[in-house]
Formats: sequence, C-alpha cells, structure tokens
Amino acid sequence: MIKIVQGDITTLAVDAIVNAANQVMLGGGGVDGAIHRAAGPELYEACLKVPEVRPGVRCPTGEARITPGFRLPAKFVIHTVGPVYRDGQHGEPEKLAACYRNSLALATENGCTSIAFPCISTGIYGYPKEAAAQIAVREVENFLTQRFREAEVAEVESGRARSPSAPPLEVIFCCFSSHGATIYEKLLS
Ligand code: AR6
Repeated sequence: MIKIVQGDITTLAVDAIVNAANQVMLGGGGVDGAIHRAAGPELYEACLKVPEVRPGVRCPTGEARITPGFRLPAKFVIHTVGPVYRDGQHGEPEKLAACYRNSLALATENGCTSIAFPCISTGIYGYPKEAAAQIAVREVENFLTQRFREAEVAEVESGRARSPSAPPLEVIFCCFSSHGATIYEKLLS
C-alpha cells in the first residue's frame, strides 16, 4: 500500500523513517537535522558506532544503514545517502533508485511493516523534484509488486493464506511541501 503524507517526517509513528543523510552519517541540515534533533543525542551516538567503510564514509551514496529511532515515534531510522545532482548524466538516477531499493530491503529485513520516505536528494542535493519522484514511485511500486509475487508463490507452496515471511508493507511518501505532495498525487493517480 502506498500513501502520501504532507508534513514533518519526524512526527510519523511508523516502523521506519528514512533519513536523507550524507556519507559521514553524523547529522546535517534539512530532514537529517530535523531527525537528529527529534531523535535526541542517542541517535548521534548510534551513528558514530556504524563502522566506516573508508575514512569519513559510513554509508556510501545509494546504500542504507539502520539505527534505532530513540526519542522518535518511529522504531527505526534508515539512513540513506542520495546523489548530489549535477546534470542527471553522472549516475544520479541509478544512485537515487538504489537508495529506495536498499532502504526498502533493509526495512523488510528488520521486520518493518511501515516505512516513510522523505523526497531524498531534492533539497540541499538539488535533484529536480519531478524526476526524483518518478524514480521513487517506480522503485517502490516495483518493490511492492515483487514482494507480492513472492508472497503468492510462498502461499501456493505452503498452502497457507499468507506467507509469514512477507507481511504487507505500507510505504509513505512524506512531502514537506504541498507542491511535493501534488507531484506524488499526479504520479500515483
Ligand atoms: N520532514 C519531511 N521532509 C523534510 C523535512 C522534514 N522534517 N525537512 C526537510 N524535508 P534535504 P538532500 C524535505 O536537503 O537533498 C543534509 O545536510 C525537503 O523539503 O533534507 O538529500 C544531509 O546531511 C526536501 O524535499 O536532503 C546531507 O548533507 C527533502 O526533505 C544533505 O542535506 C530532502 O532535502 C542531503 O540533501
């Protein structure tokens, strides 16, 4: 199931909210700053413990890492790093798509049944909102379709009504602005 919510992602009582982080993963501006403020200093401490894959990089662009949500209503924060937009010809669409795929995979691996995404890369990183939303919707729809098919196969194979390994997943696109929400409404209508 896909929903659009306009507002502040830090207020959502979902299993996981996604953070549009940077590679160092120790906070920043935009939604990252808002999430760190709302989660409290424990989130910074948890991020510090995420191992660096190389100096100054805890989460390479396109990948995702998970921490608890601490003082947030959300159980988990999934930190992902979107691409900095140049001209769309430097692998930005593929990297942005990977953010959505890897965040969704991490959420389901951790038993989440609801996840909320901000509009990754469309603030400080400058990705055009419409193009980014198209990628977000495509990746989420593909993921949910794939998951549904896998559940159907498991159902047939096990003879049960629903595979316990694949509970339904609710995906929320959380748009800070009404303009952002309108873009998603058009794409999903
Ligand atoms: N809830 C939901 N969406 C929000 C919120 C909020 N509280 N605050 C901002 N947005 P940005 P990026 C929207 O800049 O472009 C940080 O410094 C915002 O309107 O947060 O991926 C990181 O540390 C926009 O649509 O993330 C990185 O260095 C969207 O969230 C860098 O910025 C993303 O904007 C990442 O840049």
